[in-house]
Amino acid sequence: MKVLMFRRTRPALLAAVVALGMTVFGAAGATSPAAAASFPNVVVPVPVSESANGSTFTLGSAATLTADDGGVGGYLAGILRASTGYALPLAVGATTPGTIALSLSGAPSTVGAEGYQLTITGSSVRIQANSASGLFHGVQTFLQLLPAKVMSPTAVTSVAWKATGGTIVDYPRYEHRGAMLDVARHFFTVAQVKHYIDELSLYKVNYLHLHLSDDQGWRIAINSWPNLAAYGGSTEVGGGAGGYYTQADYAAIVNYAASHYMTVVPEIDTPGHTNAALASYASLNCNGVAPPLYTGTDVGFSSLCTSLPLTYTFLDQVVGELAALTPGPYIHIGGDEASSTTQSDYVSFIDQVQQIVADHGKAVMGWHNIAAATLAPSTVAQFWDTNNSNSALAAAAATGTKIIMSPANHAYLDMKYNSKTPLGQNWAGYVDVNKAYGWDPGNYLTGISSSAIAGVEAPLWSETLVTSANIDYMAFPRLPALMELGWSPESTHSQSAFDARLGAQGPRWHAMGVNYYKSTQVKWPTGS
Ligand code: TNX
Repeated sequence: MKVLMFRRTRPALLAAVVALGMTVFGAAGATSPAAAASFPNVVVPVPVSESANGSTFTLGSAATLTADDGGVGGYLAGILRASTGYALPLAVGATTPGTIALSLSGAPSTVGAEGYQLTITGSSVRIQANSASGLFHGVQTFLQLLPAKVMSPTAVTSVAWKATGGTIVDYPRYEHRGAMLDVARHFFTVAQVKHYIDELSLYKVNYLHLHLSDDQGWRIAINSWPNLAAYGGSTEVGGGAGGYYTQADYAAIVNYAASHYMTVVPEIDTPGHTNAALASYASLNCNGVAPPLYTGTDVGFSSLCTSLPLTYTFLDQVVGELAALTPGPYIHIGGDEASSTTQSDYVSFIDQVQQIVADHGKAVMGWHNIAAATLAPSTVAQFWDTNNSNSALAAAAATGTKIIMSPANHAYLDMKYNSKTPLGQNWAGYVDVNKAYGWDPGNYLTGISSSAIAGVEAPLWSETLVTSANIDYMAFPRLPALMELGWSPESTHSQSAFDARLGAQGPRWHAMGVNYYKSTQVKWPTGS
């Protein structure tokens, strides 16, 4: 290999290493040991800047931890203690830094609210940030520089816990990096949602969007309308038992997400996707008759009765309870596929629901169809279509509406990878890893300036998904691809380099028991 590299001219050599998905250390290292130092191409999302210093840090049994934030310190200690078996005593707020020190001072101002600086020498690790979330993201990067087995939930003795030395300065391209889980088509328990939060946090996701209601189920207890959960939550796609979150369950999810620096965005889909609500209360129907519960997978057949005053009382009470339980700034009102509502009724409905959400002190998020209405300045539209132009959305963006990008043919985690994928759907085509990664959120929608894009979200619809293993299979490896688009600068975008660094995640998922899809487009390390 080295002989081959020596014979190439430098540009050809660089092209070769890029094609091999390596960073340039292979090139320089062949001639000069001093310049050989480089970070391995293993961190997803790839950091803004990395410079190696030639040293190697080894985590030993006598190592200590200090942290200015006890939550993040405890999180790191938990992972490291489990896999290394070391004691790793943690001192919170200590003045003398430990072997590994997480500090809320000394970060360069460029890292902003969520970024961090990670400095690794032969004997120490320093993560500096302006906030606990920055420390948390720095911890994720540090973990990815340690051997994959660091993610093992049980002690592994055969590994030397080494990490390449150097400095990483890193911060996100977009403020909004979301993942959505549809708990309506199939219900997922609090434990399953927490498990997904654990996985998402490894890739610097900072918003968890929960699709809490749809035709097949209503999943959150609303005290003023108890039948919604009790009856509307009693089934799911395929006719299973369904389920719902009590308000205490929902609070537990919100708190767990917060401890992973993720803000929950609850969605009550309206005016369509509402059969479960309509089935729970006859009085919500224009004809006063409750339809039966629905366990199929059709979309677009249900609508709240937009001309009925009770509809808005209902939404005011639902949004009021949900807003009180939700510390985050957004309530998602859905707004997609309202094909049983006329356009003028739809527009007047969205206008009224925006006001209801505002009355409860929250901003609206909605699927991009809501751009047909006049959007409030704080309303955020989520683009989900398979085309790349939408005139109503472009008009809204021109007047200041921010957009979250979830184009179904790139970002929908429920699309099949290919015709052989046993789970998922294919209405937006097949989405393998290169398709998930191969687009630029900032330059995708015709006539919409990159400054209108607030971030990306990877939705996971659950018509075909029943277990956490099913969730894993669809989310991994595509979720990290989408989060790299949301976090890393556009200038780092390289399909081949990405496919290699994504491959480095495989052994980590293996160590964690994540049931990932072994896409042939990814360069998995041999033996993983
Ligand atoms: C479209 S796109 C939907 C969902 C389905 C999904 C399945 C959008 C906002 N709505 O109701 O679950 O396709 O892929």
